[in-house]
Amino acid sequence: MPVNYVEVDEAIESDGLRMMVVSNVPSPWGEAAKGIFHIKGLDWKAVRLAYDDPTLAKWAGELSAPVAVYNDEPPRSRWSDILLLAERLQPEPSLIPSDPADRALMFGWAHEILGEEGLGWSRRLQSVEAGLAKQGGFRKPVAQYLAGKYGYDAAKGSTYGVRTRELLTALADRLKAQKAAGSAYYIGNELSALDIYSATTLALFAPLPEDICEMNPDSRAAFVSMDDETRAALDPILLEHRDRMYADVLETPLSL
Ligand SMILES: N[C@@H](CCC(=O)N[C@@H](CS)C(=O)NCC(=O)O)C(=O)O
Repeated sequence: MPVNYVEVDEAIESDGLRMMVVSNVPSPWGEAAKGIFHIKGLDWKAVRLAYDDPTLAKWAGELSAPVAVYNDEPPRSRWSDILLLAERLQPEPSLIPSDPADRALMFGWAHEILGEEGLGWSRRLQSVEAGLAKQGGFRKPVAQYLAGKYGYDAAKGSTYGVRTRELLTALADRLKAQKAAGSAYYIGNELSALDIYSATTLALFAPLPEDICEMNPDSRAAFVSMDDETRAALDPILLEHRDRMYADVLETPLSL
Protein backbone atom coordinates (compact mmCIF):
# COMPACT_ATOMS: atom_id res chain seq x y z
CA MET A 1 0.00 0.00 0.00
CA PRO A 2 1.36 3.46 -0.85
CA VAL A 3 2.24 5.77 2.01
CA ASN A 4 -0.71 7.81 3.27
CA TYR A 5 0.39 11.44 2.88
CA VAL A 6 -1.66 14.03 4.79
CA GLU A 7 -1.51 17.78 5.27
CA VAL A 8 0.39 19.30 8.20
CA ASP A 9 -2.75 20.15 10.20
CA GLU A 10 -4.11 16.64 9.92
CA ALA A 11 -0.77 15.11 10.96
CA ILE A 12 -0.56 17.34 14.01
CA GLU A 13 -4.18 16.88 15.04
CA SER A 14 -4.24 13.10 14.59
CA ASP A 15 -3.52 10.52 17.24
CA GLY A 16 -1.39 7.48 16.63
CA LEU A 17 1.75 7.25 14.56
CA ARG A 18 2.77 10.02 12.18
CA MET A 19 6.11 10.64 10.52
CA MET A 20 7.62 13.61 8.74
CA VAL A 21 9.59 12.47 5.68
CA VAL A 22 11.63 14.10 2.91
CA SER A 23 9.90 14.43 -0.45
CA ASN A 24 11.02 12.99 -3.76
CA VAL A 25 14.27 11.54 -2.45
CA PRO A 26 14.85 7.98 -1.15
CA SER A 27 16.46 9.04 2.14
CA PRO A 28 18.15 6.03 3.75
CA TRP A 29 16.79 7.00 7.17
CA GLY A 30 13.27 7.72 5.97
CA GLU A 31 12.97 4.70 3.70
CA ALA A 32 14.26 2.46 6.49
CA ALA A 33 11.65 3.78 8.91
CA LYS A 34 8.91 3.38 6.28
CA GLY A 35 10.14 -0.16 5.63
CA ILE A 36 10.12 -1.06 9.32
CA PHE A 37 6.55 0.25 9.67
CA HIS A 38 5.55 -1.73 6.58
CA ILE A 39 7.09 -5.00 7.76
CA LYS A 40 5.32 -4.62 11.09
CA GLY A 41 2.03 -3.66 9.47
CA LEU A 42 1.87 -0.41 11.44
CA ASP A 43 -0.73 2.11 10.39
CA TRP A 44 0.74 5.62 10.10
CA LYS A 45 0.34 8.96 8.40
CA ALA A 46 3.09 10.72 6.48
CA VAL A 47 3.66 14.44 6.27
CA ARG A 48 6.21 15.98 3.94
CA LEU A 49 9.12 17.98 5.33
CA ALA A 50 8.62 21.64 4.39
CA TYR A 51 11.17 24.28 5.26
CA ASP A 52 8.75 27.20 5.45
CA ASP A 53 6.17 25.98 7.93
CA PRO A 54 6.85 27.07 11.53
CA THR A 55 3.98 24.94 12.85
CA LEU A 56 5.50 21.82 11.34
CA ALA A 57 8.98 22.75 12.59
CA LYS A 58 7.67 23.26 16.10
CA TRP A 59 5.77 19.97 16.09
CA ALA A 60 8.66 17.93 14.67
CA GLY A 61 11.32 19.79 16.62
CA GLU A 62 13.73 19.96 13.66
CA LEU A 63 13.98 20.38 9.91
CA SER A 64 15.52 17.05 9.05
CA ALA A 65 13.62 13.87 8.46
CA PRO A 66 12.42 11.35 9.39
CA VAL A 67 10.77 12.46 12.61
CA ALA A 68 8.24 10.05 14.09
CA VAL A 69 5.60 11.21 16.56
CA TYR A 70 3.38 8.83 18.47
CA ASN A 71 0.31 10.35 20.18
CA ASP A 72 1.56 13.22 22.32
CA GLU A 73 4.97 11.66 23.03
CA PRO A 74 8.10 13.66 22.18
CA PRO A 75 9.24 13.53 18.54
CA ARG A 76 11.83 10.86 17.69
CA SER A 77 14.37 11.57 14.96
CA ARG A 78 17.17 9.09 15.60
CA TRP A 79 17.06 5.82 13.68
CA SER A 80 17.48 3.81 16.89
CA ASP A 81 14.64 5.64 18.67
CA ILE A 82 12.34 5.12 15.70
CA LEU A 83 13.20 1.41 15.61
CA LEU A 84 12.55 0.99 19.33
CA LEU A 85 9.25 2.85 19.03
CA ALA A 86 8.16 0.56 16.19
CA GLU A 87 9.17 -2.51 18.22
CA ARG A 88 7.10 -1.25 21.15
CA LEU A 89 4.04 -0.52 19.03
CA GLN A 90 4.20 -3.81 17.15
CA PRO A 91 6.64 -6.34 18.61
CA GLU A 92 6.10 -8.87 15.80
CA PRO A 93 7.90 -9.54 13.65
CA SER A 94 10.79 -8.32 15.74
CA LEU A 95 13.57 -6.65 13.80
CA ILE A 96 15.98 -6.72 16.74
CA PRO A 97 17.71 -10.03 17.51
CA SER A 98 16.72 -11.48 20.87
CA ASP A 99 20.18 -12.85 21.68
CA PRO A 100 22.04 -10.07 23.55
CA ALA A 101 25.30 -10.50 21.65
CA ASP A 102 23.52 -10.47 18.29
CA ARG A 103 21.53 -7.46 19.43
CA ALA A 104 24.71 -5.58 20.30
CA LEU A 105 26.17 -6.58 16.94
CA MET A 106 23.09 -5.31 15.15
CA PHE A 107 23.07 -1.93 16.89
CA GLY A 108 26.81 -1.53 16.35
CA TRP A 109 26.63 -2.25 12.65
CA ALA A 110 23.48 -0.15 12.29
CA HIS A 111 25.37 2.78 13.80
CA GLU A 112 28.08 2.20 11.21
CA ILE A 113 25.43 2.58 8.51
CA LEU A 114 23.10 5.30 9.81
CA GLY A 115 24.92 7.00 12.70
CA GLU A 116 27.31 9.93 12.58
CA GLU A 117 30.47 8.93 10.68
CA GLY A 118 28.57 5.90 9.35
CA LEU A 119 28.12 4.96 5.71
CA GLY A 120 25.21 7.32 4.96
CA TRP A 121 26.86 10.18 6.78
CA SER A 122 30.27 9.65 5.12
CA ARG A 123 28.76 9.19 1.69
CA ARG A 124 26.80 12.44 2.10
CA LEU A 125 29.97 14.33 3.03
CA GLN A 126 31.89 12.62 0.21
CA SER A 127 29.22 13.92 -2.19
CA VAL A 128 29.41 17.37 -0.55
CA GLU A 129 33.19 17.37 -1.06
CA ALA A 130 32.75 16.41 -4.74
CA GLY A 131 30.01 19.02 -5.21
CA LEU A 132 32.05 21.85 -3.71
CA ALA A 133 34.94 20.94 -6.01
CA LYS A 134 32.46 20.64 -8.93
CA GLN A 135 33.57 17.06 -9.50
CA GLY A 136 30.18 15.38 -9.41
CA GLY A 137 28.28 14.90 -6.17
CA PHE A 138 25.63 17.41 -5.13
CA ARG A 139 25.04 20.60 -7.08
CA LYS A 140 27.04 23.39 -5.44
CA PRO A 141 24.18 25.18 -3.57
CA VAL A 142 22.94 21.84 -2.22
CA ALA A 143 26.50 20.87 -1.26
CA GLN A 144 26.90 24.19 0.59
CA TYR A 145 23.62 23.71 2.46
CA LEU A 146 24.42 20.12 3.47
CA ALA A 147 28.01 21.05 4.37
CA GLY A 148 26.81 23.53 6.95
CA LYS A 149 24.09 21.30 8.28
CA TYR A 150 25.95 17.99 8.57
CA GLY A 151 29.39 19.01 9.77
CA TYR A 152 31.51 19.05 6.61
CA ASP A 153 35.11 19.94 7.41
CA ALA A 154 37.28 20.87 4.41
CA ALA A 155 40.39 19.75 6.30
CA LYS A 156 38.97 16.23 6.39
CA GLY A 157 38.11 16.35 2.66
CA SER A 158 39.42 13.08 1.29
CA THR A 159 38.76 11.09 4.49
CA TYR A 160 35.01 10.99 3.72
CA GLY A 161 35.63 8.90 0.61
CA VAL A 162 38.12 6.67 2.41
CA ARG A 163 35.63 6.00 5.20
CA THR A 164 32.81 5.38 2.71
CA ARG A 165 34.88 2.74 0.93
CA GLU A 166 36.03 1.10 4.16
CA LEU A 167 32.44 0.71 5.27
CA LEU A 168 31.25 -0.63 1.91
CA THR A 169 34.02 -3.21 2.07
CA ALA A 170 33.29 -4.14 5.67
CA LEU A 171 29.60 -4.66 4.90
CA ALA A 172 30.34 -6.70 1.79
CA ASP A 173 32.80 -8.85 3.76
CA ARG A 174 30.17 -9.49 6.38
CA LEU A 175 27.58 -10.51 3.77
CA LYS A 176 30.10 -12.84 2.13
CA ALA A 177 30.93 -14.49 5.46
CA GLN A 178 27.23 -14.86 6.22
CA LYS A 179 26.61 -16.35 2.79
CA ALA A 180 29.42 -18.86 3.31
CA ALA A 181 27.76 -19.80 6.59
CA GLY A 182 24.45 -20.31 4.79
CA SER A 183 22.67 -17.10 5.78
CA ALA A 184 21.06 -14.53 3.52
CA TYR A 185 21.04 -11.91 6.31
CA TYR A 186 23.58 -9.77 8.15
CA ILE A 187 22.99 -11.23 11.62
CA GLY A 188 22.36 -14.90 12.36
CA ASN A 189 19.78 -16.54 10.13
CA GLU A 190 17.03 -13.97 10.40
CA LEU A 191 15.97 -10.66 9.03
CA SER A 192 16.85 -7.70 11.26
CA ALA A 193 16.63 -3.92 10.93
CA LEU A 194 20.26 -4.00 9.81
CA ASP A 195 19.22 -5.66 6.54
CA ILE A 196 16.77 -2.82 5.98
CA TYR A 197 19.34 -0.12 6.79
CA SER A 198 21.86 -1.58 4.37
CA ALA A 199 19.25 -1.88 1.62
CA THR A 200 17.96 1.68 1.93
CA THR A 201 21.40 3.26 2.30
CA LEU A 202 22.55 1.84 -1.03
CA ALA A 203 20.22 4.41 -2.62
CA LEU A 204 23.06 6.88 -2.04
CA PHE A 205 25.12 4.89 -4.58
CA ALA A 206 22.60 3.16 -6.83
CA PRO A 207 18.99 4.28 -6.44
CA LEU A 208 16.42 1.75 -7.61
CA PRO A 209 15.27 2.25 -11.24
CA GLU A 210 13.04 5.21 -11.99
CA ASP A 211 9.97 3.03 -12.70
CA ILE A 212 9.89 1.93 -9.05
CA CYS A 213 11.73 4.91 -7.53
CA GLU A 214 10.52 8.10 -9.16
CA MET A 215 12.72 10.77 -7.62
CA ASN A 216 14.25 14.20 -7.98
CA PRO A 217 16.57 14.01 -11.05
CA ASP A 218 19.30 16.17 -9.46
CA SER A 219 19.40 13.89 -6.44
CA ARG A 220 19.58 10.81 -8.66
CA ALA A 221 22.48 12.35 -10.60
CA ALA A 222 24.27 13.17 -7.33
CA PHE A 223 23.72 9.72 -5.86
CA VAL A 224 25.01 7.78 -8.88
CA SER A 225 28.05 9.99 -9.33
CA MET A 226 31.19 8.51 -7.77
CA ASP A 227 34.88 8.08 -8.36
CA ASP A 228 36.32 4.83 -9.69
CA GLU A 229 37.62 3.73 -6.30
CA THR A 230 34.20 4.03 -4.73
CA ARG A 231 32.58 2.25 -7.66
CA ALA A 232 35.06 -0.59 -7.21
CA ALA A 233 34.15 -0.82 -3.50
CA LEU A 234 30.46 -1.20 -4.32
CA ASP A 235 30.58 -5.00 -4.29
CA PRO A 236 27.74 -6.71 -6.21
CA ILE A 237 26.83 -8.71 -3.09
CA LEU A 238 25.58 -5.47 -1.50
CA LEU A 239 23.19 -4.80 -4.37
CA GLU A 240 22.10 -8.44 -4.55
CA HIS A 241 21.20 -8.29 -0.87
CA ARG A 242 19.41 -4.95 -1.41
CA ASP A 243 17.40 -6.34 -4.32
CA ARG A 244 16.41 -9.37 -2.26
CA MET A 245 15.20 -7.13 0.57
CA TYR A 246 13.05 -5.10 -1.84
CA ALA A 247 11.72 -8.28 -3.46
CA ASP A 248 10.96 -10.06 -0.18
CA VAL A 249 10.08 -7.58 2.56
CA LEU A 250 10.10 -3.96 1.40
CA GLU A 251 7.50 -2.23 -0.73
CA THR A 252 7.86 -1.15 -4.33
CA PRO A 253 7.24 1.18 -5.98
CA LEU A 254 8.70 3.57 -3.43
CA SER A 255 6.25 6.18 -2.23
CA LEU A 256 8.25 9.39 -2.18
N1 LIG B 1 18.05 12.28 12.37
C1 LIG B 1 18.51 11.12 11.66
C2 LIG B 1 19.31 11.53 10.43
C3 LIG B 1 18.40 12.25 9.51
C4 LIG B 1 18.98 12.77 8.22
O1 LIG B 1 20.19 12.75 8.00
N2 LIG B 1 18.06 13.24 7.36
C5 LIG B 1 18.38 13.73 6.05
C6 LIG B 1 17.94 12.64 5.11
S1 LIG B 1 18.10 12.83 3.42
C7 LIG B 1 17.58 15.01 5.77
O2 LIG B 1 16.59 15.28 6.41
N3 LIG B 1 18.00 15.77 4.75
C8 LIG B 1 17.30 16.95 4.31
C9 LIG B 1 17.74 18.17 5.04
O3 LIG B 1 18.60 18.08 5.94
O4 LIG B 1 17.22 19.25 4.71
C10 LIG B 1 19.27 10.23 12.62
O5 LIG B 1 20.02 10.75 13.43
O6 LIG B 1 19.07 9.00 12.60
